[in-house]
Amino acid sequence: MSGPHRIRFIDSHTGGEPTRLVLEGGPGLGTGPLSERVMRFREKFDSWRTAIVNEPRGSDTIVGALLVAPHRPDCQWGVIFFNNAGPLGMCGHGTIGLVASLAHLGRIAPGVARIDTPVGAVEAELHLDGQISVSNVASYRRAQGVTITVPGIGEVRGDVAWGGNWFFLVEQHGQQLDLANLEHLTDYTSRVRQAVNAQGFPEVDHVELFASSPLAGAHSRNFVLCPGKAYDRSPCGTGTSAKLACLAADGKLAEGAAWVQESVIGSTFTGRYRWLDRAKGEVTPVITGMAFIMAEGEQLLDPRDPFCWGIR
Ligand code: PYC
Repeated sequence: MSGPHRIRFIDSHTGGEPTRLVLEGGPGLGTGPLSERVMRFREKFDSWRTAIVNEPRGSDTIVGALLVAPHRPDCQWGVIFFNNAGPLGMCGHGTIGLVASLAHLGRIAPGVARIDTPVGAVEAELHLDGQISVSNVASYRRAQGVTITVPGIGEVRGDVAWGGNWFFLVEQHGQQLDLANLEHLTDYTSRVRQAVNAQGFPEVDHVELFASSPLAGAHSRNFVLCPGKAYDRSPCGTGTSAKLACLAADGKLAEGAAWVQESVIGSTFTGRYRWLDRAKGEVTPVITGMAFIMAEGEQLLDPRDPFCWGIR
């Protein structure tokens, strides 16, 4: 008997949101653009996703990050992010976790690295103090002030924007954004997402609510519903990118100015943007945060285990 299959991983968290970086032993997705490899992952290797992040080895909150060879010649690293619902386009907290994990392994030094993802190349700068800044993919608002009718709730108005994933961003919702209200927030945002998907925006898989923040220096607090119904413990790097694109389009934040986004658990990211194409409303968001290493080890996949491939 050859024994269980081994997957080498590192767990980190960024502002409370976990990232499980798969270093060795993950599925072989072949070569080619990451946009093609992620499709192969989705179609042929989905059981690997559920084995790595679903219970009993994982949980609904874990975002997996499969380290792969980059395709773009100007990138040093490649990564495919995934969670309990499927692959993600980009992941801001996950990129910060990836860089912190590579630094922990001594595979990356302070400075700038380019990282290939299924939705484009991003740049990550590891600062001397351990903070990490991610220059994300081009971000923009697709639709402003969309009013949808949500069964059991009524009319909800928000913007549809891209920040590496698709978001519906809502300012006026009347909800308390705090930990005591998580169940209700999850139910509210799930219903909003269903309605947004049914009423013209099937691509939206994250819903982001905003409120004022009690934290000194923070501009806003958010609650972000992720595709598999878990909420983001971090302020969500791609969600903050979508927010920056909306702020830029509305002329509410100057180029280069800091936007401190607090999450519902009280962690923060600092976001800034540069104009990429004013006419198209495209910005390059830069998200800064910090990740901490929590564990490193091996997952064992024993074919005799009825839940070897996760609870699906
Ligand atoms: O930080 O971009 C992010 C993210 C997406 C889903 C969970 N976190």
